[in-house]
Amino acid sequence: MKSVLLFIFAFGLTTMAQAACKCGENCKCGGEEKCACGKTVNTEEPAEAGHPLRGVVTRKLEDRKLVLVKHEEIPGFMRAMTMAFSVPEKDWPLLEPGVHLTATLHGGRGDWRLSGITLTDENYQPRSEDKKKVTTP
Ligand SMILES: [Cu+2]
Repeated sequence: MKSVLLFIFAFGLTTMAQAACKCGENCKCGGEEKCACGKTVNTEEPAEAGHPLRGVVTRKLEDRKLVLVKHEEIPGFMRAMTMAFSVPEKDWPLLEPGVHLTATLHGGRGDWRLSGITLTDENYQPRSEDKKKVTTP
């Protein structure tokens, strides 16, 4: 009798663990005893909308493939500051110190990313001419 109760208890815990899984459409736990979600499952661009950002490149960290951007205040989200971002591979060669840009900010502590990068002039207006031309600050 006691073992039966234990069995029911264990079964209940397993069911609860599955019900607690909140990974959404990328969840691959279907039917498995353990939830297999976790961040590694989803390597695609996050669904969150991100925050519009404008700023100027101050440095490139070649070894870590990060770009330091001094960005303006993002109202309601972040004060003006300089921080390190990972950027899409295609944008990397264009982002030299002194380059102004607008972009969308994604991520969180220790893993900040920029997408939709547009190089701009000093007034954050899109550049029409040669995008590789670097303006000196
Ligand atoms: Cu910031």
